[in-house]
Amino acid sequence: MPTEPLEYRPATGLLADLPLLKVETAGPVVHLRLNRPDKRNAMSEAMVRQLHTAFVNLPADARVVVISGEGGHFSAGLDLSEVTEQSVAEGIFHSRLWHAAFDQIQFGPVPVIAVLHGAVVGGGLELAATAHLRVAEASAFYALPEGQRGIFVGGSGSARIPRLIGVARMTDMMLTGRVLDAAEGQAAGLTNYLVGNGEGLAKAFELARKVAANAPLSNYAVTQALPRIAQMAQADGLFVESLMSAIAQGDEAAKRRVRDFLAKRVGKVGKER
Ligand code: 1HE
Repeated sequence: MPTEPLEYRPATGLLADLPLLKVETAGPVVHLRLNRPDKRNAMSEAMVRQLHTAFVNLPADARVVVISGEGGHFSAGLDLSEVTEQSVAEGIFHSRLWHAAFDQIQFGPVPVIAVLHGAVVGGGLELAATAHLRVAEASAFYALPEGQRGIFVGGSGSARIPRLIGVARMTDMMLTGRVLDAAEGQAAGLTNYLVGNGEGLAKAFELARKVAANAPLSNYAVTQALPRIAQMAQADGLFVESLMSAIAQGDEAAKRRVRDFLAKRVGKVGKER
């Protein structure tokens, strides 16, 4: 795997035309930043729509997305200035818009790595939970202030966050306003990696290159089949596992990789070249 730094360039086409996001690409890696730092990357409806647009229009050669926040925080969650006058029906449609965008992130074609720093709260934590890997910087803190604001999660948090940290921890965060710091989030299973301040992007790019070096279909099986199988009854899950593994194994990329190992053209586990 090449180790020279990748050169990130502004995205072109549709991805360049999303003012609340800043999108750059470097070969197979797409770096997408929430770009509303003055409002702590609070997610307005426009930003949620732009996230959806970005994730349905990833370049054909994209193999992994890194998502991060511009400024001092990952995201302050829902833009509260937009919800005060919402009717019940508008509230439902608004929440469903978040679901559509966030489903596109979790169930899109490529793995997504989130880099978390500063506030990762409310809808920001819901967004973080859509990613397949999470890297936290020491400054990250996690909260679900919906309870204190008189609302409930609406951006898929009730479905995704308990799968990471359990219903009990999420209940505590919502009922009491408990804030988890970066170390607590890591211990709770919210994040996969915890690094120093300012080191999150470098770590995510390092991981992104490893992810991008895998066979795309194998990555797809991990991000799409694995979480579904984990929710199935064991007998059903094992059947799907057999299908998925045969599909992945039948792909030319898998055959080539196995031949390369047997011919000693690639490194051993833990000693990749
Ligand atoms: C906002 C928002 C926002 C900041 N909506 N405008 N989320 C929350 O309840 C979190 C609310 N925000 C905060 O607690 C703090 O802003 C932070 C801890 C994230 C950051 O503090 P700080 O001191 O760095 O920034 P600040 O001075 O509080 O905010 C800077 C500006 O951003 C300020 O606006 P300005 O015009 O006075 O400069 C803030 O009003 C604005 N701002 N957060 C709108 N969230 C799909 S359902 C999801 C449900 C939820 O996400 S509920 C949780 C909402």
